[in-house]
Amino acid sequence: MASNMFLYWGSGSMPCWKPMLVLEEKGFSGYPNKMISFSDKGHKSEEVLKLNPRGQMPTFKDDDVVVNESNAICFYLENKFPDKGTKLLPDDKAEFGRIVQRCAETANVYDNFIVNIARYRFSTPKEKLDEELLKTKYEAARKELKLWEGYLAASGGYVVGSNFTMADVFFFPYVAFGVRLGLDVSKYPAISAYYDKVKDRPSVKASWPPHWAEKPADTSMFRPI
Ligand SMILES: N[C@@H](CCC(=O)N[C@@H](CS)C(=O)NCC(=O)O)C(=O)O
Repeated sequence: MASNMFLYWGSGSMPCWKPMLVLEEKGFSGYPNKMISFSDKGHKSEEVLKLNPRGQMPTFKDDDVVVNESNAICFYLENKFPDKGTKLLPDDKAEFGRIVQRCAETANVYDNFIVNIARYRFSTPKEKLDEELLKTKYEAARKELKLWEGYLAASGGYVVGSNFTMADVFFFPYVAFGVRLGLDVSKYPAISAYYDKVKDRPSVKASWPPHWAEKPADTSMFRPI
């Protein structure tokens, strides 16, 4: 079944990691794929643009069905293979509601960590960084993390309940990204325990961004959070 699928992805991309986790959890390990190089502009190649006019990663096809946008790929795969591998969205309506609520909430994590801090810091020369502005960004990120700390402390070990679900697919990559860039999760005990457990999951290990293992990151980025 997996042989009709094809995923274009980039190493270290949070949007790419989500469908990669779903593919692993569903048991499609070894699915056809191509890792593109952002620095070589692989995401703007003709091969990609004909499937995804935005020229973004991830780009995915399954037979002649093209599904781009990371969240859409995750929901497509779960909908097509609900009973294969890990069931990431339950039949129970209330549980389903709780999970998709948390999935949608991860957009706030993306905004706080990636847009507001990482992009700002990557795109601004060190001497031009506005330290006062950064303090407000860090405070907002702390507030966001405290919410997730509360969710995890009150749940059964995963974002929603005691099983790995789509909410974890959406949330875990941001935690790992944070840790890589210096986030001290020991300040957030429930997130720390969660990180320690989920990082060893086979799906996570199989899809861990390859360049992370090769290249250390600047850990000053999220240290103040
Ligand atoms: N909304 C898209 C965002 C994808 C996205 O921004 N991908 C980045 C890599 S992390 C990318 O391809 N950036 C290159 C570009 O936008 O030109 C999704 O969730 O799939």
